[in-house]
Amino acid sequence: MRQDENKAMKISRRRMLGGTALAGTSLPLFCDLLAQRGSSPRAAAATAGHSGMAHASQDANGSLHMGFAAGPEVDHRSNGFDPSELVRDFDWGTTRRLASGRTLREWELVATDKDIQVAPGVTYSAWAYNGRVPGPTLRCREGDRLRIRFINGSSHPHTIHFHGVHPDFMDGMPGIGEEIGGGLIEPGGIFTYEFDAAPFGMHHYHCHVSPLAEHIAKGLYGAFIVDPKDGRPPADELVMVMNAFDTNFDSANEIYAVNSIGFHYARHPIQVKRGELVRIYLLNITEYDPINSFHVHANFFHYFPTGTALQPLEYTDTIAQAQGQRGVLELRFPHTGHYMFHAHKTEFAELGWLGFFEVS
Ligand SMILES: [Cu+2]
Repeated sequence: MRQDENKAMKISRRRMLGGTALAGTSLPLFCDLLAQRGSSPRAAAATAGHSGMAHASQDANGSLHMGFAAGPEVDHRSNGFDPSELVRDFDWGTTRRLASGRTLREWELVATDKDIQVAPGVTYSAWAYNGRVPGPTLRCREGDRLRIRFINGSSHPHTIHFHGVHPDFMDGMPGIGEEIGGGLIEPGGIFTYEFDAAPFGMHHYHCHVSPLAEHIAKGLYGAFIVDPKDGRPPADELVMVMNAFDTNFDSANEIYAVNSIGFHYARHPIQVKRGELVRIYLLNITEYDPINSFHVHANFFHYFPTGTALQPLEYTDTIAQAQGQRGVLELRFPHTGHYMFHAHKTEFAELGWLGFFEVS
């Protein structure tokens, strides 16, 4: 019985892959993507090889044809965010100096219900901070005083729970801090979270209302970076939030991505410069799956778990993160070309969690 249920769920997930959820696009999506990458046959061939989908052939004109028509692009404008911009978008808030000499850093976050396209033809009824998934990447410096004004413009109660060190009533937990207007923030409610930026590292924030899995999976999360007092060495900095979407509400994901849009960085590789230090702030917020991973091809990176130390713990090409785990990756590309990065859980990669660095 149990086995049958599992099997049924598996079939339903595979059916999603086969087209049910992606009506309007020809499938598999993965192959659409490859067809679109016709201008970069080397990269496309590498992708095909990696996916195990050996549909590549050449048409009479000699251009690479993957056997499926090209699918349309996600409408970034209607989404209100574009992963190609989001990947380098750090929100430092507005600042002023307090009498004590410290910096006060302020943001306003508004939760709303919002439909977003997570793959061409796939609309997901998300809940979003400031109209985007992930929410803004909040960035500050160790020791800053932080003030986040939260407005719940959604039809459901929400909170913002920050990872960091702070008093319980600033923790965004329903039932705690209700006496000062905190805790659970009802629709239409407003609450200001205020605390010190500590410790330095790569952190995150998310809603903490039950059912928690749903409130996170719907999109209420974002990266929260606390820089060390003296900063880190200059680098080309990127933020990558590993997430996924349960588009048929069966408590399993159909679309996987970094920064929400499946295959976005395969269609639009992240441009980096040969020899330049690249720093990736990586977070796994994926709900419903116990673990996610990051692997880069033809290169290695230094890994700083949670970013709370300035010495790397590991030199590797693959790391795993449970939900809520995050870290800082540093690497340089010694050669030009196209370098794939993806979840080394192959199923996730084939469902969207895959992209390229284009090194010039
Ligand atoms: Cu919520």
